[in-house]
Amino acid sequence: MKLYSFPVLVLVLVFGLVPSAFAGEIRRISVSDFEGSMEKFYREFASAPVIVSDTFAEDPTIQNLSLDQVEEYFKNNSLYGYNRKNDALGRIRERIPGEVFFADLKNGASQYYVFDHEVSESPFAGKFAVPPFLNQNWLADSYGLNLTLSGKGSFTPFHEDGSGEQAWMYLVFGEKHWVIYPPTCRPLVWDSFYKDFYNPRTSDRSRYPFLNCAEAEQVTAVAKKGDLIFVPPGWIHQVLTAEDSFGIGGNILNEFQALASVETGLNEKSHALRHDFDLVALVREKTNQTLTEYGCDQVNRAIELIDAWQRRIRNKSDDLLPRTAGTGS
Ligand SMILES: O=C(O)CCC(=O)C(=O)O
Ligand SMILES: [Fe+2]
Repeated sequence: MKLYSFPVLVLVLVFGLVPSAFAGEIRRISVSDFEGSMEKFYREFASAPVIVSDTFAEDPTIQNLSLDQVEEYFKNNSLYGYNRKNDALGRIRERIPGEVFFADLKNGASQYYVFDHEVSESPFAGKFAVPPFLNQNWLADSYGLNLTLSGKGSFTPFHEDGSGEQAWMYLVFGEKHWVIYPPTCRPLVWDSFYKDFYNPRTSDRSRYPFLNCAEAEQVTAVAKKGDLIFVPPGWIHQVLTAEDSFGIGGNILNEFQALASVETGLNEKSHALRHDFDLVALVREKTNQTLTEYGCDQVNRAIELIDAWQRRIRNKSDDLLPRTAGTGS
């Protein structure tokens, strides 16, 4: 048997092994890469998941916060979130007394997951702010800035954030392992019969026969203290909390990703995925407002897509209507 010569071996390693080992890593950038500019961030870096590594580097309150201090803040307060025992995907919200949350956390197999707890309604009100490059948000009144607090072992199965929202999360401390599929892989990781995303812990793989193709496209990251992860609309993500973690984050809709949001939101409507509010009406409203040139193009393309989708879906439902005898139609 002929062995590979050294140059061939080098080529095989460089073009075969090395790219596949790195192709799936989520890109890391720093605020200086986009000079802190919101438009530059969205234009150049935000069309795929990205980690921004120095968002609150200058903020001592955030940099020095420990789990004990967080406990101190909350021990006589309530937290809001989900009980994993009731629903892994977190649709049933409950009030969790701080002392109950932290006692459970120390047990090692925490069942609570604090999420969507408004910072303004917490002891951290006024202490954290949305980073300036993520501060254009059509949803800001209801979803400005949230706390997230989850114990080691907490697991959020694959899902996409509802209604075409962008998501971001800054880890004050802890460690989270993200696995993310691009929106183009949605049909490969979605069981349209049971309306379920693939869950490696519970799903029967045979219900997702093209999973291998999706897995070839997946991107991953280990987010640690100081990392801000940004997930664009429609990217399907799974998160394992590997260390007790505390962070802040939010969901965003804005002009910069209006097209991707609408693509995702309309897809949800087609597939009975969770859809929180009338995204179409919201985007239509924005055509009357002042937008950047880039945002205006996004919104116009989003409206074109909405119009095309509504026309075609209407035709489809007409096709499906039973023909009524005697109407001549
Ligand atoms: O931290 C987690 O477990 C889930 C986070 C998530 O899904 C999100 O930020 O959208
Ligand atoms: Fe999410």
